[in-house]
Amino acid sequence: MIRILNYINGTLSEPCSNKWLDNYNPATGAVFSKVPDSDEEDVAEAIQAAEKAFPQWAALGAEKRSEYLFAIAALIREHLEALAVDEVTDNGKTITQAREVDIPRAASNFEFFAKAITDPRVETYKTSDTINNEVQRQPLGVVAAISPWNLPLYLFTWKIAPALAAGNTVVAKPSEVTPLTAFRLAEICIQAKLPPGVLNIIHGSGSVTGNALIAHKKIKAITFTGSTAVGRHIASVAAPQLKKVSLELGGKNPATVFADCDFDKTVKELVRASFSNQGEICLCSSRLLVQDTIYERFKTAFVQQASAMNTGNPMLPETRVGAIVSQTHFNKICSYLQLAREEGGTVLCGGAPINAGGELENGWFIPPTVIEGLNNNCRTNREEIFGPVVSLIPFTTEAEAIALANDNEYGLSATIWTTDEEKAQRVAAQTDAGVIWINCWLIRDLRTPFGGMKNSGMGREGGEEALRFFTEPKNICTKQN
Ligand code: TAP
Repeated sequence: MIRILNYINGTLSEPCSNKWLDNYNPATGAVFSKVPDSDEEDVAEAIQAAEKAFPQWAALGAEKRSEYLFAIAALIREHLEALAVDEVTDNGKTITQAREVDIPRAASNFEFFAKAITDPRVETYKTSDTINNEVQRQPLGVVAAISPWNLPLYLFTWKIAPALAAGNTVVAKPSEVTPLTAFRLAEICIQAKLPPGVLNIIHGSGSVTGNALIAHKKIKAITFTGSTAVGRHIASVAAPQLKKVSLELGGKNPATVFADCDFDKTVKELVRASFSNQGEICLCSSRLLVQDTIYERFKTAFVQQASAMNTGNPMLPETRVGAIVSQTHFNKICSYLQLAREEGGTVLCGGAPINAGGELENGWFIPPTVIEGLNNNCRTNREEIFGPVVSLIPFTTEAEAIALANDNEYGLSATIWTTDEEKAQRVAAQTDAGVIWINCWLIRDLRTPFGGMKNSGMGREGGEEALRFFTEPKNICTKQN
């Protein structure tokens, strides 16, 4: 049984209360580790350590901070295989996804911001021949980072790396559902000799540990990725204290498929966009809007490819759909499968859990599921399911497609599939989403702004946007004598 520990002031420690939570392997349904059930006391200790470490870390300078971040990235790469296995054990995702996407990206997050701060953008405004303005950016102090369970180390480091790079010290909380690679990151930081208190990682539930963290008066900013409901709660706690918040929230992402798309490529890419990571990526397509003239052909090809995806043992390289992260989330997805039927939908493939047998007989597995026959107004097509479930919706005209895409409370991402470049740009301009991909999905350039419109979030992360969020601008206006 692995015993996960908090990382406070440079050392690994047990929770003050000595209370622990169970952590499950989603592929077996069995408890494999114990997680600290940290409370206000642990959170206060972590914040105190971060506060103490802040002046020195901020004064260290970009070059030195960058060296630490590169050292952490190098250690993540050195331990890539072990981290990938940990991520699979904790989250249920496939080993291929963990090896090729999650863990390399965690290293890239540190490398990207380590490099970005050594080449800062200089912002000056000349008012006249004798008057010049220079914008300087200073770190905020102690900031909180809270991340979800779907891309555990990937999203955790996406928040921590820019915060540290900009000169802040951090108290970070991973999801209690997937704490293992955050614990490994703590071990890596110790190996990298990161000064004590610069990064503190505290484990526990959202309702106790998370709440204590966001409410603490010493926290200057909160970067959060997770559900819209919790994002709203965080905003309501932060607002009266005038804390900065960056919220990356839920999605119900449309994929608009026009008749003139590159058919084979579109089907293949959309199968990936729908079911990667068991559909547990905030950017996965869940509403497939398909032009009526190719609807039947698309449906046949899509269902055939979705049904052919191996669902089962996430440790096998040939598996394409692993286990659902938790019993709670598994039950939630199953309830939406039931709802889709009640709302009159037809299940074209999947639609029910499978028993993976042997050691995995108690694991939580749901195969790729495709539903049709539901309009855009029903709950199945409006609410975020966050699983391997997509719905096909036909449309006739371009205007109708845009209206359907936008008719949802979320606005995180959208994809557009057509060989007509002008049409693609026209539709992109009218689609309300923070991230739009034309004829592709999930290509991420870390310099670009990332985040959602409407109920999908507030603010943007990525590149310069992240470094701006984690700093306070100060304008220095100088008049020459
Ligand atoms: P949430 O339940 O919102 O949890 C996210 C994080 O917040 C977890 O660490 C959670 O801790 C913590 N938390 C819960 N209640 C809290 C509170 N009252 N105060 C402070 N922290 C609290 O989301 P989830 O189920 O883990 O993740 C799935 C959601 O994340 C989906 O809606 C998905 O779309 C969204 N998501 C969005 C994005 C972007 S970039 N927009 C990316 C990935 C995921 P515990 O888990 O320990 O309770």
